This record gives sequence, structure tokens and C-alpha cells, in this order.
Amino acid sequence: MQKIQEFLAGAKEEFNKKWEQNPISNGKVDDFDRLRTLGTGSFGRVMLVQHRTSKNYYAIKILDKQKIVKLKQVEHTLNEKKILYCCNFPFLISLKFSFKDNSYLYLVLEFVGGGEMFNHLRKARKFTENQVKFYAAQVTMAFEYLHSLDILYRDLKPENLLLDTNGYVKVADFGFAKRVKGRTWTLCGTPEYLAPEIILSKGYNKAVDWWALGVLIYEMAAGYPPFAADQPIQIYEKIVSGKVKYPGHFSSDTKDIIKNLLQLDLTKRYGNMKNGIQDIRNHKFFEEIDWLAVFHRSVTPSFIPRTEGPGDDSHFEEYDEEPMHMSATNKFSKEFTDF
Ligand code: PIT
Repeated sequence: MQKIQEFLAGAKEEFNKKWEQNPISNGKVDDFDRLRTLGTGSFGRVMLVQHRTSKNYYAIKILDKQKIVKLKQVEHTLNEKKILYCCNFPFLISLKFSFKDNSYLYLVLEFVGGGEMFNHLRKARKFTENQVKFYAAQVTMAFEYLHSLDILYRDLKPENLLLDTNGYVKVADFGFAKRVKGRTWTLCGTPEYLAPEIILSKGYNKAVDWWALGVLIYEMAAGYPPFAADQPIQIYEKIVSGKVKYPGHFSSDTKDIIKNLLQLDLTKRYGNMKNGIQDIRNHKFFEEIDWLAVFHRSVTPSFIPRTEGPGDDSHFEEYDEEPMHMSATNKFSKEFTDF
């Protein structure tokens, strides 16, 4: 079996080669039949589609150029496509096609039929410790991969983690992912998952993703996030206070790894010290995880979403369908040249 370090060395070369390429476009919207909406966001939606000739199912993310410009998300959208195009990792959603027309940008992604972790977590109320470790290990490896390529993810939360039909994780939504060597300053993410240094408008780095991993482990194990309140400002006060309350059922290992990830002091936060990810990987919380076996997907998950056939969308919520509008002129072609 190939070691993860060897994989990462080769991955960097592959990624950098693609990074230097000009933007590619393959396919067009008429190649697909649109079936239904799987999710919505502020400037677009994700729909289940079927490729007309191959009959394969995909999830297509449709972004409205006008809305992206209004919300000043042009740069983020270009980052999103370029990073998705260049990445290749078992726990990251993969991009299959991309194209644009007069009104929209399109990202055709693999269809991940198990649904959002968010829905499974709310239904189960909380996950078993084994489940938490299994999912956290995959997110840890996904971040190791992204960080080795100088990419910050910046939007970890259960809504952005999909389960595939085998019960493994796929990290989706690269809307805030960015390639940066060193620090960046943009305020983005979801209130409950923001690291204190983002809230305090400091320059920040990869350590924000490790903080978010601490929030995720807490939320998966407790069923609710560690910093919760009605208003974002109250959430932020709790985050920067450094105080966390742990449910009585948490094991001491679970508490300890969360404490070390939800560490205000960046020089002490796990993932951000001189041993990097090793401090996380070697923590007692992950003792039973066979990292290489998880990486190679040879561990049988304790929970496998029930699905019937490749286009089964029953794990996804229903959304109102909205018609698409097609502009007669190519709007914002300059802004999106690099898409
Ligand atoms: C679904 C089902 C599915 C894929 C997705 C969502 C993909 C979401 C996604 C969103 C992004 C991105 C990458 C992937 O950059 O199979 O409900 O903004």
C-alpha cells in the first residue's frame, strides 16, 4: 500500500502542473438533463443532473454571474473553480466538467448519494465515538492534502461534508478555499466555526482549519456546536473567551483533542506547531484509527447510508425549483475570463 507521504509528494507535482494550465471548459448545459435541486446558496444552487449520452449522474453547481458580482465573490469563485480543477484526493469532491454561458457558471461535480453529514447528525442526534473518529480522520487527511498545497479550506461544517454510498466522507464546497502562502485577512466562513483570530481581524493561516476541526469533532460528538447563541455577536464573544463546556459523556481523549484544537494560543494549537499534523494524528483520540487503511478506503464504516441505485436522491431535502433565465448577451465576460 502506498504511504500517505509518498502520495502527497506526487500530488504536489500533479497539482502544480494543472495550476499552470489555462482555464478549461468541457461540456455544455444541454449535455445534461436537470432532475432536481439538491441544495441552495446565496448565488446559486446545486442540482442533480443526468448526462444525456453516458446516463451518469452528477451534481451541477450553477452560479449566477450577476449575483456573484453583486456579492463581490468574483475572486472567490475563480479560486473555487481553479482549486477544484487541480485537486485530486479521495475525501474531496471531484470536478468532472465546467463551462459557462451568458448568465451562469457551471461546475459539474461527482454526485455523492449519501447526503449531507448535517442531516445524518441531526437525525442521529449525535454520532458514536467510533463514527466521530472515522469522519474526523478523513477530514484531517483532506486538510493535510490541501495544506500541503498551500490551500486554506475555511468553510468546515457538517453541511459541507457529504457521505458517499459507502459511508466515507467527501468534503464539498470550495467557495472559500484559497491558495495562499503565509497569511490572509478576509472575513469568511460560518459563525460557529470561525477561529478567534478571524473574528479579531488578525492575519490568519492554516491554523483556522484546525480550529474548525475542533468545532466539528465537538459538534459530531455532542450533537451541537461548542459556541452557540442566537446572534453571531454572542457566538463571537464565546469563541474569543476561550471557555468551552464539555458534555459529561465525552471521553477524556475526546475532550483533550478538542482542547488542543480549540486553543486560542496559535503557538500551542495542534496542527500549527513544529510537528504539524503529527500532533493530531498521534493523539490518543485517534489510537484505533488505521490511517493508511482509511486512506485506502479498506475500513468498513459503522454507518452506511441506505441507497437504491446510482441516481437515488432520497437523502437530500426538497427545495423549491426556480426557472433559469438566459440573457441574450454575455454578461460579465471580462470578470469571468478565467473561469
Ligand atoms: C450536493 C451533492 C453533491 C455534490 C454537492 C452537493 C457539491 C457541492 C459543492 C459545492 C461547492 C463546491 C464543490 C462542491 O465548490 O453530490 O448536495 O461550492
